[in-house]
Amino acid sequence: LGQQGATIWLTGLSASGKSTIATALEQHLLHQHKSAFRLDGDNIRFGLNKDLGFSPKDREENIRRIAEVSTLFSASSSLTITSFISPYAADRDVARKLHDEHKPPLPFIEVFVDASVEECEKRDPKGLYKKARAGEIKEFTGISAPYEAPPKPEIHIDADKTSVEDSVKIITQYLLEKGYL
Ligand code: GGZ
Repeated sequence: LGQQGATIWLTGLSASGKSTIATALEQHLLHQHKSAFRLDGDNIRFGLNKDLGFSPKDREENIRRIAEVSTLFSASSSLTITSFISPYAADRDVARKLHDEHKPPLPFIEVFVDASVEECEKRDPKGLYKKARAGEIKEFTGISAPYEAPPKPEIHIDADKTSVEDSVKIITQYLLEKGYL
């Protein structure tokens, strides 16, 4: 009866296209009259997590809180779309575990938005890569801080070659196959 919640966890570099895909996916789901909600830097890092920066410890806490919030949304039957770099495999695993151990368990769909540093740096929509190269931003993911690629994501998008539209199709196809739509 009704809709089942799930968390669609996008992970990838800055400028990989996570937010664009997340926004397009949310729009698509809302048009299908599904309850969808997006968590991103704009509504989390400037609010709930405004005390956090980009050290490994702060990123860990950032992801932990986002994981907690996404289980709440998913438990309330929303299709919850998160778009954060989430560079550490261990932190993403904490998020997954929280969903797995929830009663009842909540689906956790890890989507690797796999764009190369070269491509992201070419796009550089906010000039952050340029600043990172110049040393004006420290610990910048992909330049001076690590990004640990997911070894076994539910969905792997080759973001250098895949359009936003096709990325949305790949994700919605997966949701359909699993019975979440
Ligand atoms: C990475 C940074 C940094 C550093 C500021 N490293 O492209 P954006 O601008 O809009 O997305 C990036 C965002 C990353 O925040 P997240 O919460 O997704 O990161 S994490 O999951 O690692 O906690 C970027 C901006 O913040 N930004 N400084 N040093 N990205």
